Amino acid sequence: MFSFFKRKKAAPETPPAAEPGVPELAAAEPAPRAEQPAPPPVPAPAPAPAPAPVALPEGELFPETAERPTTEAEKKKSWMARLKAGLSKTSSNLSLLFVGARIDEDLYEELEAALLMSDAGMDATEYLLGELRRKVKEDKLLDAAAVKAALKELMVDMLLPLQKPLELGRHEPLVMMISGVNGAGKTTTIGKLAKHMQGFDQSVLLAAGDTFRAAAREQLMVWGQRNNVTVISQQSGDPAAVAFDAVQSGKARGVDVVMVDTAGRLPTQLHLMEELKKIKRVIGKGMEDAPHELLLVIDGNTGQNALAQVKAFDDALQLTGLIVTKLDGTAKGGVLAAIARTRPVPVYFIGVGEKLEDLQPFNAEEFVEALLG
Ligand SMILES: Nc1nc2c(ncn2[C@@H]2O[C@H](COP(=O)(O)OP(=O)(O)OP(=O)(O)O)[C@@H](O)[C@H]2O)c(=O)[nH]1
Ligand SMILES: [Mg+2]
Repeated sequence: MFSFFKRKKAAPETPPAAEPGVPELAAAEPAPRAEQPAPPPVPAPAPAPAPAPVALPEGELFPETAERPTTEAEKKKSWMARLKAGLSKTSSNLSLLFVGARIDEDLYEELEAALLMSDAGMDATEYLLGELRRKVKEDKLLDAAAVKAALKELMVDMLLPLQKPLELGRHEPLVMMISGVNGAGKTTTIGKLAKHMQGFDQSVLLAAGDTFRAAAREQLMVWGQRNNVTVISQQSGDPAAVAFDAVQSGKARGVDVVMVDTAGRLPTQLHLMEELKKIKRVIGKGMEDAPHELLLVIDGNTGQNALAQVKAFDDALQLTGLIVTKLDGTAKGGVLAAIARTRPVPVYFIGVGEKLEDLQPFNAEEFVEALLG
């Protein structure tokens, strides 16, 4: 068993033969240059060795040409920058409060308003304010910077229960079912996750369980072809049957991970929620204890409605994890506090864009740093 975030295995001395169709990642280090002989006096100097292949960022998902960070440190920095930019609305609201502020009722009132505006919801807001008042009194905090630091600490403590790595290798295959409302980012996220997992030497099989729209099937098929991932799909019909087939096929082929995409649906569409339960049940018939992960993808811009989605999908499916996408738009981020207080389903990943590296494991400290840094 190993964590999703365990570092990729060190590359073997001799690279293994590439699987057919698998895009080979170029070596990260340029090949050592051969000693250049002294240039002969008359003829032109020997041509320089061919340039070493340029290192591709791990797992290109979309063939874009924009400059990408390459080292781990650069990647982390760039991720934090994008997360901060995504949450800038809330972070500037919160940070401004503390600039030269006096610790008085006005500050608490403004903080209350800012937290509510960030989608944290009443419960989380009241909890944070109550705890902050207590801390300020107990620790005799007198200046705004210290109060801000105390708030940061409280927020991290509040969000830490949501931080949990998605562990791979617990089952053969690990079966994951992905659900959510229309357009939340399910299919894109599946593509990103599959690519990340391949980077962890996991073989992946996808089930095109969104049988409502032909375009949805195509979206996954095209992606699968490009990345050498098998996609199980049916022309029409029952998403549960597609999911069942995928699990059977996954077992027969000995793949590591099966991800089942599903069509978007609103919690109020009760027949569609029943259909989700059926998909889950039928997957269980294909493999005992499966699906092992029931993930809900949430659009980070949906504000407090995200909480209603978590409750409804959790009631229907008993979720094991969340993925919050689109924290790069008008998202305010506070909804994670609301989730932590009312329905603390682990947040495995958060997304700040459409590129592969825009999906990263949720880290409470990073998130709070982006909000209040
Ligand atoms: N800005 C931004 N866009 C995203 C992110 N994740 C996904 N998207 C975009 O959101 C749109 C919808 O994504 P899909 O993956 O098709 O969403 P879905 O949940 O599968 O949609 P349905 O199958 O129609 O329910 C696409 O244009 C994605 O590129 C993100 O983190 N940030
Ligand atoms: Mg989709």
